[in-house]
Amino acid sequence: MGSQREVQQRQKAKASRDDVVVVGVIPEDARLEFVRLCCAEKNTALSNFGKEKEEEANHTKDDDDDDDKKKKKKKTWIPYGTAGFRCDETAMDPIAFRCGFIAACVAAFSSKSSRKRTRASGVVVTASHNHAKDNGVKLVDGEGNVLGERYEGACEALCNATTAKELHDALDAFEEAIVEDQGNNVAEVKEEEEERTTTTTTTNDDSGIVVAPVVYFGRDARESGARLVEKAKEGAKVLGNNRVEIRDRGVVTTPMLHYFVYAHGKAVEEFFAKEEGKEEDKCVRTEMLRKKIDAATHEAAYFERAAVGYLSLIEEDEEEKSADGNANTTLNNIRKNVVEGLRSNATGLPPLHIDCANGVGFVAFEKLLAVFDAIREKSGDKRSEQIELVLKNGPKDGPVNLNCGSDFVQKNQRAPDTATCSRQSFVNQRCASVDGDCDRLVYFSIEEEEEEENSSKKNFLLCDGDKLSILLAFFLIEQIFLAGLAHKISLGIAHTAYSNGAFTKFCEKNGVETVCAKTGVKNVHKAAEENFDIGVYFESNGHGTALFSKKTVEMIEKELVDELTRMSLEQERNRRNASSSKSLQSVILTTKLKALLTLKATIQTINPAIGDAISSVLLIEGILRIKGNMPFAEWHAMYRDLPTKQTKVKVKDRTVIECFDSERKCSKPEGLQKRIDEILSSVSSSTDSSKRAFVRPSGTEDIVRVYVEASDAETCEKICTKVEEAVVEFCSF
Ligand code: NG1
Ligand code: ZN
Repeated sequence: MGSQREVQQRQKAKASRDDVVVVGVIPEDARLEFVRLCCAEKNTALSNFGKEKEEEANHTKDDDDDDDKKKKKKKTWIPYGTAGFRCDETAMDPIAFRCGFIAACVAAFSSKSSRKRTRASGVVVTASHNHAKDNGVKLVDGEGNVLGERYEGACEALCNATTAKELHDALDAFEEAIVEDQGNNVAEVKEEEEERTTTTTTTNDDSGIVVAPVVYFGRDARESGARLVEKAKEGAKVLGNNRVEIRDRGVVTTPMLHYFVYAHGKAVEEFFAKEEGKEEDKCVRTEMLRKKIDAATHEAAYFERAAVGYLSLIEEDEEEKSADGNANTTLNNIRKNVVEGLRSNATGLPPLHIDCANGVGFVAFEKLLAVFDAIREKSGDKRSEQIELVLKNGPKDGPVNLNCGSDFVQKNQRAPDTATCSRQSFVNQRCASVDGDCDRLVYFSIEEEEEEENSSKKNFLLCDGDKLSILLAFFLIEQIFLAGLAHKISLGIAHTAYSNGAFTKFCEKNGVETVCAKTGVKNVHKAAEENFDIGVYFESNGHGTALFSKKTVEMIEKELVDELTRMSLEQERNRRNASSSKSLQSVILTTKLKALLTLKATIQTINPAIGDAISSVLLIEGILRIKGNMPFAEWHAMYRDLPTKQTKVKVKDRTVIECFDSERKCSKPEGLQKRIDEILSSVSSSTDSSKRAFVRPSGTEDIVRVYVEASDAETCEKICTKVEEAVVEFCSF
């Protein structure tokens, strides 16, 4: 345990650094309490750490190894992986506790915001597509995104620290990351913090309206989730009730939790931007802000946004049939008059059977369907009948992800097969599959004659993340073109090394720009954001979305307003001239307006914070309908995937592999890449230019991933076996 002396020494060292680096972001009382609790039995129980702790205690200064060696010594070192921490659930308690504290500090101190903002962060307890015995923590920043990379090192050190000194060092590094985030507003943020915790007096400007920062908590349907959320909440509470508020959203999908944090920030931003309740006194305004945040971050708001977005997307002819033709400048009437002809009647697609991975997606989709029902009952809106989802594999049907879920479907290229839902139940249906926390989506279909075990792949068709990207990107390109914005908006696709070679070729052939990023949503998201105005990204496993830059959203909204104005003037002119036939000009306006409305509906359907299987289903279902009920086979046939093979190899220490070139090549261990290149050129006599293989250490499992593609399955198999052998050979020392 960290001795009093150790703490004093640290404080002394810190004091001497104060004039150089801004430290002390985390109030000392909370910091000391956090370290004390971490060192206490229950929270240091990185349970199997006992032995390493002893080793640590026996260290002299001379023993100090570099970081890597230290990590290796601790067999139980849990890395900050591709998407946060993940391991066997029994080892997660201390990590959950520490992550709770981290999230609280992020909410309270990390924002660059001015004093007007009231910040939030999030903790999702989930192990996504992993085995039911695993669990994990994903951290959400104030914008609703995955917590920034700059925090990863400090978080990893903090969650693996076993002594008070290590904890304090990690906290120092963590504070430095916070300071970086605060930018130049450190003084302001500190002042605000003091105000929040020490004064009850009010002033005459917005600064008196302060609602405490909030940490949102959520979990997937795993049994261990409830316990771990409690642990994480304990960690957050260490910062103190007056510094953060805790909101537990229970069992939710990962993207829902991201959305709550995003919506919180948006509500606050809007409140101050519009100076809501300006004439009221501070207490009233504070209450107004509170209510606004509550409404925006309630799960009903999430489902309504997506459902209404979808309904606007599939806006059909029914409505305008009832229009009386009289010009009217209200949006609704204009819509009735302009939305015609271009879109096909949005009925006729068979139901979509969704495999929910025995996870939380099932619960969430049920809630979405209830929202559609409620809309139908309330307004008689028949469009909500046009999404027919058959939900399969809920949390009560078996262990999460076991023989089901998008990872199973995509990696094994076969339909789910569980006790309650046999493979047969998916045959001849339009199907989709999400993962355990509902942030991945793939579509698939299997045909009738597929029954025997060995022929399982024969009639199995998969539309993976690559095909989702293509469908979405082509759709958006078309709408941007129709909206007359093609020359103003750049659109491209970000993907990872796992994307099929046929996909990249297809994009190239069709003039769609692509960029390859490292595995993991945070990397692809960044690549999409940095390179394009509209960045479509999906990992092959179905993790993804389309990102619209702020500038693009504003442009679409402005064009829409301009177009509506022009349209209404045009209609007014037509009415005055009693013209019965439409002028060419009005037809062009109609096309443009429809496209702008479609783009707006698309933006609304998408979860703006992160890739979300629920909004992706709505979007894809909407697009397929707009495309005249495009059959699955037609979508699938847009290009033909090269055969691929993906396997996992267990080695002693997967971290000996280091990669570059967006993980398509490895630099360590020495010789491995050369061997892979040799294998590729030696296997198969053909001059198969599509042959490709790479290896990388998984960031979510203790394995090395091997990926191979070639023009035929047999070559794939051969290359794969040899690469696996090479991995074993080069990584076993
Ligand atoms: P790792 O285990 O690092 O390969 C996996 C997926 C990623 C991403 C993360 C997070 C593959 C090959 N890798 O990462 O794409 O989704 O999980 O969930 O599917
Ligand atoms: Zn997931």
